[in-house]
Amino acid sequence: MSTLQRDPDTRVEILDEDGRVRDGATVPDLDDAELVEMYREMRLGRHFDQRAVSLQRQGRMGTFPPMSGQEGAQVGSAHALRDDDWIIPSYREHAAVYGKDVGLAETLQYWMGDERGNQMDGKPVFPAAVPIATQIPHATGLAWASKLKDEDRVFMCYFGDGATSEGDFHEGLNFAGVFDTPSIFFCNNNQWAISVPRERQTASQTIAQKATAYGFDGVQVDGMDPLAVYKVTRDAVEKARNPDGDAPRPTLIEAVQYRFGAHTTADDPSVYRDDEEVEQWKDRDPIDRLEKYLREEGILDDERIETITDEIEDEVADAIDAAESTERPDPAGIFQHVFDQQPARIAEQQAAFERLRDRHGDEELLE
Ligand SMILES: Cc1ncc(C[n+]2csc(CCOP(=O)(O)OP(=O)(O)O)c2C)c(N)n1
Ligand SMILES: [Mg+2]
Repeated sequence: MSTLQRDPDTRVEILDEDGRVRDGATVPDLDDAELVEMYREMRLGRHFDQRAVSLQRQGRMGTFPPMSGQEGAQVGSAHALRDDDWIIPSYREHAAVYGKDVGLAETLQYWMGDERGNQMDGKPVFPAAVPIATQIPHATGLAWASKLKDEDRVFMCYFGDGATSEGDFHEGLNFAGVFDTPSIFFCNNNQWAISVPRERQTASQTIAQKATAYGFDGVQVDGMDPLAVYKVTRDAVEKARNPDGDAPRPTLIEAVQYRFGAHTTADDPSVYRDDEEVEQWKDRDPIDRLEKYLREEGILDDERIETITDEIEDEVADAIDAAESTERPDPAGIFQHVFDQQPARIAEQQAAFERLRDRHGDEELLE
């Protein structure tokens, strides 16, 4: 837990590690129902993660990127958006996109290799982006187009610490600063880009400070404190939505946090990081902290927590049943959704595929 990364000027923290409100901090104005819903979604995210990893281990799913530890950043930020604001996610935002009505079953379907799980028709959310940082210029372009159309929507783009080394990060943020787009750039700094530590990603003291170079505000937040994340995102939403009629302004948020698990189920983090480091971060578990706070405030008790636990277990079990009982996709789907007009090279591959399909049949091909 390097203190080097701490930004003394902008860092926002509300709950301490025991879920107590820090001296001088103000809790954002959220009603009890919304606080409980945030807690429920974080618990749902954690449970979903555990079941998804276990499905992968049982051979029932392909590679999966777990997000345990990052629930506070995802849920706290997503709750600060309006229903028609957009989310442009990376590949790890399962809990954030849930807030945009992307069902857990669809998320599972996608990671089970079925592209139909990534179809976001009609929802203000982009499909998961696996290529690092490519979603950032897309998000800026969407926000710019929306501004030109005089809408008052906000475009929230999520990415990791590793993405900040890509040219796309620079291009997307630079353009947003010059053209005053209604953008929030939300960096989930989870300390690692697979096996590359944050210190090897940038020589900047913080990621938040990079915003200065683009001419807009950067703020660092305790990303494992959902209330602090909600607060900084609300402030950023206001600047982007701009109720006073001035130009919208983008914000870069650096949410300092940790992924408890592997980068994906194909990764073994024990070869590059110590258990001791993981344990230190687990002491700041966002779910425990919010739960302690809500118990202390009399908003949650054992009984309500038990009901929530039962409900989320059922919800995840139903999503797994739904994903596993969906009829298998047409294998020719791998040739769709990328090009509007298929290039000759891909057409040749599809023709070769169709010949194989005629010879062997779909079932044998999918095996
Ligand atoms: C353009 C591109 N280069 C490399 C990769 C391989 N890759 C997959 S994940 C990853 C690290 C990303 O780290 P970070 O941005 O911190 O996100 P995190 O996985 O920690 O959420 C890399 C290099 C990729 N997917 N896309
Ligand atoms: Mg990372």
